[in-house]
Amino acid sequence: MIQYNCTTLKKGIILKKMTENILHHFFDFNKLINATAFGNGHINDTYKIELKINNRIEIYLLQRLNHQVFSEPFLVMENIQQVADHLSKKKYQLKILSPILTLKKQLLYKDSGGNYWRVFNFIKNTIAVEKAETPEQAYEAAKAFGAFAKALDDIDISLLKTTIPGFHDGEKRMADFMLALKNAPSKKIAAAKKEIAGVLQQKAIFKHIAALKLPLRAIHHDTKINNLLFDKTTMKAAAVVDLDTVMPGIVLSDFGDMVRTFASTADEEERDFTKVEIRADIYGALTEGFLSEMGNLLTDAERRSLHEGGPWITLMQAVRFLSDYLKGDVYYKTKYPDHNLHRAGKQLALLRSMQQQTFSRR
Ligand code: GN1
Ligand code: MG
Repeated sequence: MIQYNCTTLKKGIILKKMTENILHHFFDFNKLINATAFGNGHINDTYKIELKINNRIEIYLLQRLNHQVFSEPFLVMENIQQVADHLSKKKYQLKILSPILTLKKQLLYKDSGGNYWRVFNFIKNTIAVEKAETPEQAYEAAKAFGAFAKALDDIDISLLKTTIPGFHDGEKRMADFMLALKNAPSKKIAAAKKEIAGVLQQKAIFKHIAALKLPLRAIHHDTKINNLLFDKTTMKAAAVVDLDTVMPGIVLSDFGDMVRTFASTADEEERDFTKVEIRADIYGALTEGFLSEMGNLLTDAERRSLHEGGPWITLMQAVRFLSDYLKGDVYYKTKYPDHNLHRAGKQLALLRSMQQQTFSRR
């Protein structure tokens, strides 16, 4: 009998076997050369795949779409396809992430275990970063997210389906949090006392943003800096990726998530909160980069409220991490028991730093 101890080699063999079976539903290939886990996503499982097809080596991205989070996987894929089709008809300079269909011309393959799989073109010679290193990098990435939003400005948004209802609805997130708090074990409530108080103190932000009633647009909804690929050689923006949450929303979602992830001195996983601060130079550069593309397309109300996006999204992310901690880590992948609590604490520290600064309100 074969004994499976989890050496890297054995894990690699199991991964190869598993992905090989799936890939036969997408390609007629001679050989699977390599399959490796890829990226830092909290939700889906991603693999980089090297295949030999007709004696040529081709590289793809294979993903298992988390259908607990995305309960309508085909709608997610139809949104991505709509976006790819629209971008390909525009003067859009960046590379486009496009779904590769199964041999039966489907956007997803469902395996016998009920898992949904998809394949994308692999965008070569690129890297992702976890926080902006320089204002130039922040400008470049924000300009790219701006170019993406600009190219989608004229898409008929009724073509885009709301795949996660209330995804960036702060008041709904707050109601979910109150329910999680009601049902949480007392030990967890005690451990999260400071973070719970922090969220409750700030909740008026959600009501305020909802009252602005900003117009709906095609919104990416996950403009973390690591969802922008840079060309490895030139460090110019190469592609906007992770289009799972492209759906109707408000511009503060995309601007706010850039502020949250570009302008912080520390990445999302930082545990030393004294290191967490918002950086004025990065904030300025990202605002300039985004507005260089979107400036003329925003309404007055959108422009006036733009600087409220950072605090709003950062608080929402704190609420989401903290709710997940209270519920027993059912949503985000975690690496240790208090991971979601620490993530929430980091977001609250960042929010406080945003509220202490004045540069974004000038
Ligand atoms: C999730 O899987 P990933 O890392 O792309 C989440 C985002 C959060 C983000 C926090 C569908 O994205 O909304 O902002 O984690 N995506 C979903 O890092 O919930
Ligand atoms: Mg994502």
